[in-house]
Amino acid sequence: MPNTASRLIWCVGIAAIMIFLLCTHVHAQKDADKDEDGIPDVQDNCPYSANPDQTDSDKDSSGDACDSCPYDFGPASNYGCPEKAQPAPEIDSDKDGLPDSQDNCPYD
Ligand SMILES: [Ca+2]
Ligand SMILES: [Ca+2]
Ligand SMILES: [Ca+2]
Repeated sequence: MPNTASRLIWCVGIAAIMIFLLCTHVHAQKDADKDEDGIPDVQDNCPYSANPDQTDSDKDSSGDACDSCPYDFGPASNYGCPEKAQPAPEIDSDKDGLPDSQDNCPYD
């Protein structure tokens, strides 16, 4: 049965290995460059499309290389394209199912 000193040494060794693995993993993530264009993922405006010049013509933070609408400002969640406004619902004053614009008697 191991004595207390050898258990302590074993635990310190395991802790040192865990800290080393954690630090190298964090360091590797920081330096990751998935598209290998020389721009680290954390700074790359297209981390999955090589674009070393980082051109972003519409300044929406999505590089032209991965922006579906490179000249129209739009959020990354919509692939860099503007989100379309929903059309206003048509008014049906008499609630007969025909919008006022198509109803000959919109109030009856
Ligand atoms: Ca990159
Ligand atoms: Ca863009
Ligand atoms: Ca865009």
